[in-house]
This record gives sequence, structure tokens and C-alpha cells, in this order.
Amino acid sequence: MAIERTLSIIKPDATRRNLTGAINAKFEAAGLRIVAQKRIRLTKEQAGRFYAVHKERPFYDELCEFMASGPVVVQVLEGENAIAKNREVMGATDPAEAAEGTIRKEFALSKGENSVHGSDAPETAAQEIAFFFSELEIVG
Ligand code: DAT
Ligand code: MG
Repeated sequence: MAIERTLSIIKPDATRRNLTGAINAKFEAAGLRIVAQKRIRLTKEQAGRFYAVHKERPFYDELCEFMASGPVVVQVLEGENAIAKNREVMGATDPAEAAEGTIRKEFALSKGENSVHGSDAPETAAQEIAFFFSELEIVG
């Protein structure tokens, strides 16, 4: 299995509740290495560009509003099979369906305010990493 990189976002519901460290501990315990990280505040327009793939969905406006409602921590996670491993540690989109021990099971408030984002495929991971980070900012 190859070493991969994936884009992770700790969402405003989690930064507001001071959960950045607790969430990062879950990544590190799963063997994911945080090779880039910064705390930023997105505008609604920037959140809209990041989530453009969802622009026809009924929750799009609410999602962009939420992502701009407070600080987020954007990060690059690196490791064996990092994209799938991160999705596993995150748990299902809806916390009611997330497995025991996952981030969303423990911390998410709802399907919308679900604490973390993670890329879903190698192509999206590359695009999403480039959206937030330059090569110089990623230190493996
Ligand atoms: P994921 O974040 O698990 O990849 P997704 O890509 O389908 O899920 O959706 C992106 C985000 O949009 C998700 O994390 C939360 C929000 N979202 C998805 N479905 C929703 C719904 N039915 N109601 C409200 N928000 C939703
Ligand atoms: Mg997704």
C-alpha cells in the first residue's frame, strides 16, 4: 500500500468546542502524520469554492454558511492508505450512523455540523491540498 496524502479540515463546530487536540490525537493514534496545518477563517465565498461539487445540493448554502461561521484548522495528513484510513477514523457523514470510536461518533453534533472533512479519492485529495497549501508548507 502506498504512502498517500489527504486534506483534512477540523470544522467550526469542533474548533469552537476546543476539540482540535482531541481530534488530532485520533489521527496520530491511527498512524496518520500531520505534515501541514494552519488555523484560518474562510469567507462564505471561499467555502463555496471549496465545496463547489455540492452546489446543486439542497444543503449547499447552509454548508457554506457553517464553514464560514468560525475558525477551521486545515491540515495535510500523510500515511499508508491515508485517504481511506482518514475516512475510517472520521466515521460516517451522519453521526447517528458513525461507528463506535470514530471522530464523528464522539464529537459531531449533526449531519451538517459533523466536526471534520476528509478528501474522498486521490484526485480530490490533490485538488483540495492545492486549494490550501503550497508545496513549501508541507513538511513530510
Ligand atoms: P462527507 O463530509 O462525509 O464526505 P459529503 O461529501 O456527502 O460528506 O457532504 C459534505 C458535507 O455536507 C458533509 O460533511 C456535511 C454536509 N452535508 C451532507 N449531507 C447533508 C445533509 N443531508 N444535510 C445537511 N448537511 C449535509
Ligand atoms: Mg465529501
